[in-house]
Amino acid sequence: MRRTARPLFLLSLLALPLVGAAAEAQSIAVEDARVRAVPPGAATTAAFMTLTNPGETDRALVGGASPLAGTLELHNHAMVDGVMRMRRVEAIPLPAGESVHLAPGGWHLMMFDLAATPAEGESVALTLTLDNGETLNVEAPVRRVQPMAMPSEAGGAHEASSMPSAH
Ligand SMILES: [Cu+2]
Repeated sequence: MRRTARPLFLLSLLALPLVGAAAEAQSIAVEDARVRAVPPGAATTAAFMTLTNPGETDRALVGGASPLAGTLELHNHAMVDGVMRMRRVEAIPLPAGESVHLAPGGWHLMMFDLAATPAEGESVALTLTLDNGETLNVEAPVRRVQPMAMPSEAGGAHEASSMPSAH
């Protein structure tokens, strides 16, 4: 009687390592990304992060998208007639060699028409577009984010009453 068993070549083919899938280097580093937790049913939220441009070429963030949001806009705050208002901007500059903080009261990514309520413990996928066409994929955890602090340059009274005296 002859044995007809043959080696399982298929298995060794399936075990071939996947090569050539090296990650592309991103020109902008993203740190401390977070999406503001909001009450159930809220229609909007905002995303914040620190963007660092380690290169020698000025870049800019020019757009973004997320499966969570029907619309994502780049926003800034500006003082208008003594009132701090947020407004849409076309781009957030990312100067060469600098870090730009997207934070409450300043630059932020505004997310409208939420598909679901972002709850603490979840994370939100964001795709950011740079002015050179490059895209950055960001996973931003949902966190409680404090509202913006009162701008201290508007007057010393608020700051003096809310900060312990250091001198
Ligand atoms: Cu906004």
